[in-house]
Amino acid sequence: MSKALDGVRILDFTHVQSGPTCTQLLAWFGADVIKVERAGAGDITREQLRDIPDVDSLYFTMLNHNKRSVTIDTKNPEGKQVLEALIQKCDVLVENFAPGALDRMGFTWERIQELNPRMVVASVKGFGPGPYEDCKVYENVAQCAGGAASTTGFDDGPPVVTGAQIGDSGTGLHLALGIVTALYQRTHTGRGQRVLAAMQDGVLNLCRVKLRDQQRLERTGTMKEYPQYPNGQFGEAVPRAGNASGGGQPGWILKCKGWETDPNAYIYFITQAPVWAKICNVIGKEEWATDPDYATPAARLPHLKDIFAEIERWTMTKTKFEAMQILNRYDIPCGPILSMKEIAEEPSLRKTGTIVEVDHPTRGKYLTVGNPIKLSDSPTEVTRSPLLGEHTDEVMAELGYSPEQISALRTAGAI
Ligand code: CAO
Repeated sequence: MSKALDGVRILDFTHVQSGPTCTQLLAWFGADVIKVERAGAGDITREQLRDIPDVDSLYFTMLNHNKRSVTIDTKNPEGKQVLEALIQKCDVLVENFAPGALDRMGFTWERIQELNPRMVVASVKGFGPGPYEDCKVYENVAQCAGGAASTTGFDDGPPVVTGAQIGDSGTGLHLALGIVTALYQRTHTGRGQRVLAAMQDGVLNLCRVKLRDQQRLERTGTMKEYPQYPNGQFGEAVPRAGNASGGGQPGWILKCKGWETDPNAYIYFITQAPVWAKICNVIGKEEWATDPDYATPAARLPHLKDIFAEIERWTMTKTKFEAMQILNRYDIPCGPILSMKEIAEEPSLRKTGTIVEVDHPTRGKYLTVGNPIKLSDSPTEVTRSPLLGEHTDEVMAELGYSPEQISALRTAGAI
């Protein structure tokens, strides 16, 4: 079966996480992704957090599936010529070097345009133009600068970063959308363009509801669905809201049976207004369905703490899965807190290809997260990440280099 991005060639100059997430997605959609790495060393993550000596790390293998790897010294004049040939042959160049690195290599936007005016040049940077544009940035810096950390955690504690890699993988997703959009525009204009996804912008985009709340707070001085209401104090900026729901339906994380020993025996419970009467029935507080202090969403807001305490008395008598089963029977929105162990072992995620077992020549079998975006006409087949420089000869031959020329370039240290 054909793939959505069949025929699209990507010159992948990415490393670490943000850029590789993007190009991995494009590879899963069928693009030919040629990852250019530094000869001898490669993407720094090949060696990071290794669990098996001398074997590519899970960090690397889980972010670089379905790609080909070539090693080129981009600072060697002959290596540069090989890169020029690749630029002429590819549709997209993706990079997430520190600001200015691509220019310092000699590949300015103008030079790339000369070589290939149809090329889309896509970059992840920590910040967009402004006071921080020259900074190097990693995940948690972006979470802090994009508004996630100041709005995550509990009111009486410090800012907290989240385990979801919204700065890296989140920005990679944004960039992938920018790239396919630019490729679509190119079908009308014939021209490439630059695509920039700044990590601060990507995180802020995902924190959109907190900027909504900032303006609500400035207008009204309070936010009644936040745990600070009615007894706590609101300051000038959106406070950390603990586990409160980000939307208009109050929710909280509640203990379930076994919480004393199992750190994940919890459930997220949403007191959705349309099913309030059913919630009252399930937890044995039928009178709350008609009590004027509890019957309407507005009346409940000052009592949310007590309401969740009462619901928790019920959830603590059930495991998270038992509670989930009962609540779903009544369409009461809830979600078990799943550990990574439970997720890794979940058969339905294996069935859909969201969790995939992959075989690797030096590592053996390992689990990875497959393509979370399912296209009905472009199925994803996850194949292992490349070894360092595994495809250098193959790609060089496709560029028209003879075996003798390849050998000479290798001797010169260009590849
Ligand atoms: N051959 C020769 N040199 C190469 C090369 C190759 N194949 N590939 C890269 N290099 C060189 C670059 O030219 C650059 O050299 P100069 O600094 O002399 O111009 C150098 O390697 C390293 O680039 P870098 O500065 O990007 O790498 P770093 O490890 O110091 O910084 C990071 C890493 C991630 C902080 C930085 O790349 C960055 O800020 N990127 C943008 C934001 C981003 O994507 N962050 C997410 C990272 S994931 O958490």
